[in-house]
Amino acid sequence: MTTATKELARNEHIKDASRYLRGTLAEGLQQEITGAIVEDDQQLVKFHGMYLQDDRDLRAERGKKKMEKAFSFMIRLRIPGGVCTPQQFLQVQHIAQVYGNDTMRLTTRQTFQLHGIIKSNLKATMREIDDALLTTIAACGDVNRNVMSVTNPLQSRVHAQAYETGKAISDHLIPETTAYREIWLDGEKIVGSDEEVVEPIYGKTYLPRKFKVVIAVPPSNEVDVFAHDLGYIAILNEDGNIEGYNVTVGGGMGMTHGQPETYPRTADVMGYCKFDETVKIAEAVLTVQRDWGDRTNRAHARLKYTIEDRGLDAFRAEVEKRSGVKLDAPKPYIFDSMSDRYGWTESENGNGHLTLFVQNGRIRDIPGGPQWMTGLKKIAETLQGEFRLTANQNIIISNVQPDQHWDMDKLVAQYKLTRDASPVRKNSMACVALPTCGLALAESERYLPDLITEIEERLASHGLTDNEIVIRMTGCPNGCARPYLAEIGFVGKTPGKYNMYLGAAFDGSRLSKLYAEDLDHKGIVATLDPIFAAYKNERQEGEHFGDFTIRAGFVAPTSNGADFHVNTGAKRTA
Ligand code: SRM
Ligand code: SF4
Repeated sequence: MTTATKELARNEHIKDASRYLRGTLAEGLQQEITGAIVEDDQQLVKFHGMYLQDDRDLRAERGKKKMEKAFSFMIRLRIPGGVCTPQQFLQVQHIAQVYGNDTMRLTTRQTFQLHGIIKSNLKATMREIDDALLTTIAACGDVNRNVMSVTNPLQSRVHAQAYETGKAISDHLIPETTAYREIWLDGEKIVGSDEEVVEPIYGKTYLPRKFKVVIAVPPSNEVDVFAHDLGYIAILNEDGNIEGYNVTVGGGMGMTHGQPETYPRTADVMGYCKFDETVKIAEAVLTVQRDWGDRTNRAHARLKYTIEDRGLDAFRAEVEKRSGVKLDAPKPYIFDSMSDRYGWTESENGNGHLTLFVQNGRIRDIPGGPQWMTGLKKIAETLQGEFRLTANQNIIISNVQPDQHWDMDKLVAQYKLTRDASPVRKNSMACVALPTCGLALAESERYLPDLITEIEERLASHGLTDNEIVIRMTGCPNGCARPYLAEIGFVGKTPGKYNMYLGAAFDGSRLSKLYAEDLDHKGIVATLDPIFAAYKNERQEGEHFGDFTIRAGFVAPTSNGADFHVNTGAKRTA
């Protein structure tokens, strides 16, 4: 069977029949007999920014008692570039405390997630989100998601220009269906016929799969530009303004264990466009993927596979045709790191920005430790600037006027909020995983901090404490914390067991490769220890850990994704 004659994936039929994302959501919300919603609506509700989940810690016990799973919803906000006002922060926090599980989760894509919201509280929650002038539309689903943008507050002018680009793309690609207002905010029902152009960009069946956009400003690659379907790398002119962007396409992380036809991929640099051509390019890239993407197999539906199947040249030609923009050759750029800049920085406008380290992005009050909920509340109540959420799951208290620095420092100290951590910890990230994520095969957020403590000890024993090594963990191979771009990546296989990946570049430009499988805690430490010893003894001056593991023969380099699973023999065992 050719792709054209293959059966469409089930989700395609659900979208098609949904009347622009309505399905039976409004009716399902009324049903008090269950905390869940019907299966088709579970797919549609994602486009509205939420997921039906259940507490997996309670599954077995409730199953034994023949009780329904402990259902609740995760809500993800859409916050382009991760910029929100203190008032918005307070409102989201209020929702987390009243309707959620009393924590807020900073995600790897610069937004908030709230967990544990039960069905009967959904509408009140959505109303409060709307009151805060925030939205959750298209935070999930087969659409353009939250657009990420560099947070680097040092270059405030350039940052503002990058943010402007991201916001314009985000606004342009937002779904136009009125289903969101109708269902959640009791907006007036607008009766539309199939012929009516409700979604001029997406059409009735939206995209084959999720679509992610990012704006980066070199030398910082804190936003992991190569992990995205579509990326823009800012190129500055002599006056220090953004003149245009190198456009990247076809990045993505998700794969499935044991299925080599699925793989993470770093994006290709497709060409260069001018500052005012970015929205046109975004629309063209999105619509080519809308029309060329594989709607028969969701595991092969991301743009990265479209580019692999059709070739970059054919894709570029079609984008140029649709956008009317002739892309120039890419311009030179250099990235030096994926890290956030912790502590205070001062920008050109004289304002200060304080980046705090939030372990794995979880905002909560920890007994005897950082009081994130309380501390950030107090800060939000006095702050005259704004908050910026980073792609490394951290928060920046931003645009603080000079006379407010002292107040912020005082509150940060009073509530034990962390400005810093060991080099290895502050370069670490873990996805949510258990107990909320339905796809988790192993722990991640709840396990990585302890593993890092042990890794810190091992590094110290080799005199490597000051080395920055990027470590990321996910509870399954979907790659939500972008583990294949970490110098050491752990990916959950079964409870307590992880595959370990090595060899990614410190600047986020090269993927890693599988080094060891099915490691438990002891196995991880025992496998890493001799590699750390070799790194200490054999590394060259300034050599990063990921580069070293390739040069020393522990793993072969990966070029862009198609060779991710190919190990050309380099496998030194320490
Ligand atoms: Fe993700 C699915 C959490 C960033 C790739 N991701 C999920 C779900 C919704 C599980 C599900 O489908 O039932 C997770 C909810 C867990 C929970 O309980 O909260 C989830 N993803 C997250 C977050 C919260 C991880 C975090 O700890 O921060 C991130 C939210 C980002 C946001 O604000 O929008 C998150 N997810 C990512 C990223 C990173 C990125 O985009 O830079 C990726 C890899 C990049 C990519 O898309 O290729 C990512 N998530 C996935 C995938 C695999 C997609 C694929 O192409 O194969 C899935 C599963 C799916 O879509 O079928 C997934
Ligand atoms: Fe869940 Fe897997 Fe994403 Fe982690 S990587 S949040 S386990 S889907």
